[in-house]
Amino acid sequence: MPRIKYYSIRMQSVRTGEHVSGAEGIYEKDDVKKIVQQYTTRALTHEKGRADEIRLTVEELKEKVHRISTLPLSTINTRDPESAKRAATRILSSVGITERAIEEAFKALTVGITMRGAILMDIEGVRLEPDLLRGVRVTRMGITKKASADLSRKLTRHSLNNDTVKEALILASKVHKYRMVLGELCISDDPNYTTGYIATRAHGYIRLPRIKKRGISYGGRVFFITGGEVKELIKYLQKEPVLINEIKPCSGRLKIKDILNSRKPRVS
Ligand code: PML
Repeated sequence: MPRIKYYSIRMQSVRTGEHVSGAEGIYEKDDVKKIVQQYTTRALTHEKGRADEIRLTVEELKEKVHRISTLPLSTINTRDPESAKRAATRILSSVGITERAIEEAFKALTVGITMRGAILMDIEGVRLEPDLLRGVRVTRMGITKKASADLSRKLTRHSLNNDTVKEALILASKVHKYRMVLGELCISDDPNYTTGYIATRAHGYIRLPRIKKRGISYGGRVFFITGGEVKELIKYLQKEPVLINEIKPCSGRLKIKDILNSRKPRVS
């Protein structure tokens, strides 16, 4: 049987020279036309503003596409930015990330600048990404139709079936497949979206409501990394195609102590 051809489709919508929104996925050839249309519609109707420029990349993937599962998903009912930061600190420090690094990460994401890509930080809080202004973008990830339907079903039970949650979970699942990544902190740069998340392989993808106040239009991602070659990690994040084909459990609200007790923290 001939090997299925996959295409990476990426969209960036821009208004008056500023990034508004983006989307991306990995698709089979027969779906390319439909997805290009969907992404274009999304750029023209986005609630953050209609694009006056749409950058679309459609690229046949020559590399092998790796199939992976999602991280399990849960939510802690954090009440405000302070309690979200406390929860993030307890969980991220349980896998060996220092409080200093977590403090630096919060500082970097709340200083008022949004980078297009993620910050790479070692577990002592030292920045490692080669371009401190742009960061490192994670690209070439997607989800199979079957897994997407399963994820929608699981998220619907918690009223979370939307593109924002799905895309963030897909991205985090790709990132955490790489052993050098110990943890992640994400705060959305959408002024109307106040839920962020942290992720570790040991605890999964943990949503933190009210991590920021409404109206704040900056945020971003920090990946905490340990050991290994940063160059190789960047190559993986930017180039290696990864397709989600299995969905791990999506729970509702959990208590922080249940999250800390239920999965074995991994310190490496
Ligand atoms: C973003 O893309 O703006 C970040 C989204 C964070 C999603 C958090 C969630 O609701 O799970």
